[in-house]
Amino acid sequence: AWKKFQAHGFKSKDEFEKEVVRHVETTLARSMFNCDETAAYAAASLAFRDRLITQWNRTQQRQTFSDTKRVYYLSLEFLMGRALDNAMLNVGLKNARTSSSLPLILKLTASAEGLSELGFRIEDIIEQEHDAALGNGGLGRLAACFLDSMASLNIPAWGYGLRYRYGIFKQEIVDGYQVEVPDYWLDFNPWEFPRHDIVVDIQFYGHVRKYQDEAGKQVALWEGGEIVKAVAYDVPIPGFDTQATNNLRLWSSKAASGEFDFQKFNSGDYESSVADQQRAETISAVLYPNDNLDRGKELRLKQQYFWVAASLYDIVRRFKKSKRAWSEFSDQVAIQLNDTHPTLAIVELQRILLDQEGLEWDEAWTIVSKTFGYTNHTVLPEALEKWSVPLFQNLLPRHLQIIYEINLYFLQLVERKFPKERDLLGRVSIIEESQPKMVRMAYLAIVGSHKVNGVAELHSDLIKTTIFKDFVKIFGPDKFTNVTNGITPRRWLHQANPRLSELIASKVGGLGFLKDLTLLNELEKYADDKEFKKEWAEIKYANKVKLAKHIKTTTGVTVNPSALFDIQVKRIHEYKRQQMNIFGVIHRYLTIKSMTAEERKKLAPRVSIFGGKAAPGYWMAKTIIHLINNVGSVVNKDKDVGDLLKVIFLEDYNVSKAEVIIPASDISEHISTAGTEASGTSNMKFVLNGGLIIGTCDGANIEITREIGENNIFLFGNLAEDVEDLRHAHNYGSHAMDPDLGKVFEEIKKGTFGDAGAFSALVGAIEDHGDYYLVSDDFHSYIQTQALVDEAYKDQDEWTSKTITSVARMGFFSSDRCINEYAESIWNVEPLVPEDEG
Ligand code: 26Q
Repeated sequence: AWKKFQAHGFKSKDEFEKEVVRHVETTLARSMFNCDETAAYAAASLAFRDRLITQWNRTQQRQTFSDTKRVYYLSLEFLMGRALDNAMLNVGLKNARTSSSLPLILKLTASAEGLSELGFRIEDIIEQEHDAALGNGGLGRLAACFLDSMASLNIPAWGYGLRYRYGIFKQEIVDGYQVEVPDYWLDFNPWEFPRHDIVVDIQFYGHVRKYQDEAGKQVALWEGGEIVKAVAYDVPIPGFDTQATNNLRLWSSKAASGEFDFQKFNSGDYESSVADQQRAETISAVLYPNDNLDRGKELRLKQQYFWVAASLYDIVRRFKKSKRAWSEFSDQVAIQLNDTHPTLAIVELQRILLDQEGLEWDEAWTIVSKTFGYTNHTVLPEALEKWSVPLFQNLLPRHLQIIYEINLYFLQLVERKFPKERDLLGRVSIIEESQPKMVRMAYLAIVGSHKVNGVAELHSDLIKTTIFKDFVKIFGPDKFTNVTNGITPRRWLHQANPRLSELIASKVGGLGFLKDLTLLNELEKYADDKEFKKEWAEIKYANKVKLAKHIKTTTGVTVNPSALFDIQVKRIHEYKRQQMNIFGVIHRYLTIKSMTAEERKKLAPRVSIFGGKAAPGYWMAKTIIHLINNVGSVVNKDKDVGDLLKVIFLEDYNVSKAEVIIPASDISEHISTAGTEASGTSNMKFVLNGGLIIGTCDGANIEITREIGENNIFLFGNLAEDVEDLRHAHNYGSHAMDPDLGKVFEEIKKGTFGDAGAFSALVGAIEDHGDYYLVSDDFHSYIQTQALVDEAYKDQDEWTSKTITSVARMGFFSSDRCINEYAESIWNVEPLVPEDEG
């Protein structure tokens, strides 16, 4: 493998080290005498960046000359995490590391004579990097995995997003409460390249003037309002084991004048002189921290249009350079909408073709609807985007007109097809006839796309039979499809769990499985191999020791690495049911307390680990965090309990922490109310790292079960098809509280975990307000299944076999498989292999 990387990586470690020294001394203008880890990180990144740029320029040139179809992935979130480790792997160097656990030492020798060598552990240098956290959770991380796969598969693709100055907030836990701290991450970012020459004017507000031109054609002119500038920043995306390096273009907002108004400034109006500048810069200032929740804030709509308009201008400009006919647009361009957030792109392209390029409506609309694909990521009603018509009218008057027209033609089509169904028109109208009227973005996205997909089988079925049912009838079933999510094995196995990756490589014929994950199949024959199992278990143990250290330094709590590590890390949301998990922990605590010393000896020690951010305005989610922390402080110091149970809340869960946490799990929890989690992707990461999962029949859990086998997963709870009836039973009085859960509630009400009043809403939502997420319905089954987990864990040998078998069967969940499906069935694009690699 090393040979292959020589061509475009570094010829030797020595050469790399020389480059690092050069960057310390020249680019950073620092003496090697005071080169610390921060400087070493900066210099190492710059050294790799140099190599990246070469590949990147070559790839982009080749894509331009070859004139093939490109994919544009529009996402308001790209949750990239750290870049250096990934660049080292993909550009080549880290592959030189064949013999496992030896840390790679970076030896730096100053070019000046007489300086002794400085040694840095590569691991320590990697840790200096600040995560690029431009996303909330699953949707943003999926976009990042997709970029990795598209580059690795040589698919000509660009990502388009916003360059937020502040990513997702940093979470601190103070007295058990979540506190949000701004995440300013741009102090030193060697991975982005400002393109001050690529600037697009973006218009807001104003009015539309309609008139007839000389030829008698109706023309619409969008005039007045204000202009904000969009400046491009490019981030290279290297592929694994290929020189192909794609581009992620992020837009940053700037005042049209560039600077503040000196006229105003000189006349003493200091405040308003900078106000315009600040207002413009506010657009790309901060990522909205809501996950699966829509709140119709004007600034969010401004962000969406700003980003969509800049991206489309860029895409159209590139197409026009090719001098092709407009009818060939969709042969050159595929645009994928990551949820409804970029849906305005549909309207914007129609506007460009109509108002600026002079195409007729039908001709333009044919092009538009052939270009777009829409991915839905949720069925939760509170997450479905809607915008008030008055807000739209004010901010984007011309777009609202076009939306009305799209809707008119669409409803005419529906009426022709189903003349007798009067209710249907109101149900499917893009405009909701409420007070005020609302634009339904998902409906607009469906009408303007040629394909709509869900992200796991159950989810794709659900959208067809529930929220988009009418649209299946109107457009036919072929417009709706499924592409089950995947994850990149490069980051989520090789980088996060290098020892496991190397052990696997030693059995499946090298690192090829990182490109074709189905090669993991070969592992199955080692599921009963004594020697192999021993090494496998040792690696898991080492990963747990590492996490235990992290727990010790961040929380002060000592946990036993031999205990069963039970992990739930994801955004905090009632539908994901962290509350059920912590109620289960309380139940376990009460059980332990009621036992004799003899009985306790038979118990399997457990560490319950939680992590995740609550949206700052989501009060119930914050209450769940508070309860977890309070339970932890009671349980962790209870002498009766000792090692049998520890409860940990890990602060500030993010991508780089996930890379430490996930490889250390024995069991992880994916316990959403059936039918609510579209897919989930951490479930895949955990299994791929040799952990088992406890979960509901929801999202991708179902397909994971199908692949790895029922014996290797702990499924429990009600099915999606029963949810409606169960909710009905709650609301119409035919429901009895689960007695075990009742006891847990009694304990909370006694004040065992602090002021009971703090948790009354959390308990009340279940006891008195309909238990919308069916915690009481699933609690018994959950507790019973956790008991099965305890039993199974006692047989370590069998447990290890299960994890090996599971990993061997996880090939399907690579994001490479997933991207190949998009490429074939939605984008109709083909790989473009770099010259010297064909
Ligand atoms: C919408 C409007 C206004 C402000 C914010 C939002 C918003 C932001 C983020 C709405 C939704 C999101 C994120 C959704 C998300 O992460 N969904 C997850 O997507 C994953 C990838 O497909 C799935 O695996 C998860 O099941 C799904 O919850």
